[in-house]
Amino acid sequence: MPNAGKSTLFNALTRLNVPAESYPFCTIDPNIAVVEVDDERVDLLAKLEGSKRKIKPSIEFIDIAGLIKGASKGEGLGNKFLDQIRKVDAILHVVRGFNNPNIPNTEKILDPLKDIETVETELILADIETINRRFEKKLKPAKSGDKEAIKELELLDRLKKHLEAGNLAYNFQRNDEENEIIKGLFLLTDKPVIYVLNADENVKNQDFLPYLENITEERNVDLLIVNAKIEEEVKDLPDEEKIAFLEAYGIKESAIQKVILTAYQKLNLLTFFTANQNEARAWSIKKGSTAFDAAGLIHTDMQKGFIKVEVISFEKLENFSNFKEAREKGAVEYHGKDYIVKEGDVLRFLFKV
Ligand SMILES: Nc1nc2c(ncn2[C@@H]2O[C@H](COP(=O)(O)OP(=O)(O)OP(=O)(O)O)[C@@H](O)[C@H]2O)c(=O)[nH]1
Ligand SMILES: [Mg+2]
Repeated sequence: MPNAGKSTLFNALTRLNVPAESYPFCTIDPNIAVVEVDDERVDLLAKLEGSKRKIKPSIEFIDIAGLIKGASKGEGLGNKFLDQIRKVDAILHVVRGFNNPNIPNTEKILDPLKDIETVETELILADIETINRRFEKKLKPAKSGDKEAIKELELLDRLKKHLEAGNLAYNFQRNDEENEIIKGLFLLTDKPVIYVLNADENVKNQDFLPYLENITEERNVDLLIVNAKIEEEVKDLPDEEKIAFLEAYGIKESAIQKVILTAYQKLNLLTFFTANQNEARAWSIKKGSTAFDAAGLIHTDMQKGFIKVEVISFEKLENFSNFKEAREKGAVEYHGKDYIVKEGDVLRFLFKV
């Protein structure tokens, strides 16, 4: 919703200073920034291997305009910016949880549940439109007996009913084949969502909190509670002062840490590493990926010419002076294409070109 604190949170996460003012629709064009994930394991690996460069994972954040009732029909800033949501991997849905009479709220009273419903309803309506358009396109081939089209219509019909009952597409049960079709629709509600309740310390006493926790579970969404304003105020402080300041407000973990951790979990990502004299690098990949997938992420040649992979966990490697020594002492394992990559693996691929 407008004035929920999206730009304030964006500034806190990215250490930028985009306008975050007390009038609704302060943001019109999206703000974009890439934030490096401060994974200290890369620093240590670079030290062990004497790497010239370090490459850490990064997350791109896009701060968009607020959305109000009727957005799917062009109200507010229309549905142009609904399209900006289509491109992302996950949605941080910022929900206003703070009271401040000086900052206009679209609704008269603070009601995070209603705000969530308003926003989600618009996204669901936009998705129903998308499904309707697809449905019409498939109608003709289905009528002339195209089996694929008939199957798709049946799927679209079930999906539409699911959405019409107020559910997110994300929670629609499907098999792999159906998933392919649904992915092709680029639905807005088929993405992982994290609610970020923007609230101060008093939130623990708010009546709405247990209800919010309930719908969070019901909708298969994650919930973070963040004080965007405080986080923005401390964003430029040196780390130690920042920690002390946040602690004074009872905040144990900064917003950026919470968001990164939750996003990795929600997106089902893990981190593996590669390191040589040129560069030490962290890579993000879906859990369950094989060494073959990992090789493909790095370079197609590496995947094509895959012979085997050397594997050691970061924790083990730390006990040696470098990868070579770990290998000489027999601590490095050798695996084939099907090896399932684990969090914190340091990988070295053997391949022919
Ligand atoms: N008291 C309080 N004020 C906040 C908090 N977060 C944001 N604000 C204020 O609320 C106003 C709106 O914040 P923005 O970050 O611009 O909100 P937005 O969601 O980006 O709004 P639009 O771009 O208009 O959709 C600003 O005046 C912020 O300083 C908070 O946690 N507590
Ligand atoms: Mg804004």
